[in-house]
Amino acid sequence: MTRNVTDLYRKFGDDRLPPGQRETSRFPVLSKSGTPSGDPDSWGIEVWGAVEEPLDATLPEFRELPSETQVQDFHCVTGWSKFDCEFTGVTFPTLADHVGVHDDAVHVMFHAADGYTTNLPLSDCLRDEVLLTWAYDDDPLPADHGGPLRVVTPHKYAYKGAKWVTGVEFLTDPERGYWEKRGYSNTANPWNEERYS
Ligand SMILES: Nc1nc2c(c(=O)[nH]1)N[C@H]1C(S)=C(S)[C@@H](COP(=O)(O)O)O[C@H]1N2
Ligand SMILES: [Mo]
Repeated sequence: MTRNVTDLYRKFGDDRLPPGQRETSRFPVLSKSGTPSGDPDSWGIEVWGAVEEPLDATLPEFRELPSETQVQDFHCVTGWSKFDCEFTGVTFPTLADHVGVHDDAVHVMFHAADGYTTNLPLSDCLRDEVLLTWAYDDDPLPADHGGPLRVVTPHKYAYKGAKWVTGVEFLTDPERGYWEKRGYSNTANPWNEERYS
C-alpha cells in the first residue's frame, strides 16, 4: 500500500508549492562534498543517546522493521520543489518506538557518512512523513540522492534530510548541524520561507 502525504502542506500553508519555490520535474543533486560510496548489504545505521535500547544494525536488518511507501513532495532551500516523489522506508515514529525514547529527549541529530549533520526538535521528527528511506520510485535509492539510506523531511527544506545517514542521536539539549551552524535556518519551514538565520 502506498500512502500519499502530499496534502501535508495544509498544516503549514495554503499552497502546495511553498512561496518563492518553482516546481521542477528533474531531481537535482545537492551535496556539500562528493558522494561517499556505500554498499547496501554492509551499510550500518546506529541509534544512540537518550534511548532505552541503542541500535546498531546493518541495512538488511534495519529493513526488517515495519516499512511503507509514501508519495511526498521535496523542497530544496535553493528554490526548487519536486512533487510526487515515491520513497520507501521506515518512519521516524516506528524507529523511535523500536528504540524507546527517554522522556528527557527533546532533540535529534542525524549523522552522515560524508561528515554532514543536521538537527531537528524531536517533535518535528515524530511525524509519519519523516522517513529513513532506501528506495526511490521502487528502485534502490541512487547514491547521489543519499543511497543506500537517507532521511526525507517533506515538512522542512531538504537539508534537514541527511543523505547517507549512519547515525541518529537523541539529545537532551538542542544542538546545530552542519548547515545550521553556517547560516541556514535552524527551523527551515518552507511555507514561512525560513531559509537563512
Ligand atoms: N549527508 C548529506 N546529506 C545532505 C546534504 C549533504 O551535503 N550531505 N545536503 C543537503 C541538502 S543542502 C539538500 S538540498 C538535500 C539534497 O538532496 P538531493 O541531492 O537528493 O536533491 O540533501 C541534504 N542532505
Ligand atoms: Mo540544500
